[in-house]
Amino acid sequence: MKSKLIAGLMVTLFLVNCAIMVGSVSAQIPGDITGDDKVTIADVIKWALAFGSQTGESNWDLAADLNLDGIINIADGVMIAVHFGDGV
Ligand SMILES: [Ca+2]
Ligand SMILES: [Ca+2]
Repeated sequence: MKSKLIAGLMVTLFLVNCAIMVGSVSAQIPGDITGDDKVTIADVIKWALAFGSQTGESNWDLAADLNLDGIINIADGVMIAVHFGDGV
């Protein structure tokens, strides 16, 4: 009886831990292309290198497509500009 309670507690702790990990991933800063949780000039450079590309092209960078419309253009740049300096 007691071991079932402990097992249930362990499962609960595991699920809480997973929820925290998932939560931290989804809390990624908008405009952060490099994945360092900051929006800096490095993100602008990555966006600029991929600018004008579409899905499948050689300079395509999925991370730079911030609005997920399949093309890297000024709309993605605006998102970087709006969040520039966040997380620094
Ligand atoms: Ca960044
Ligand atoms: Ca886009």
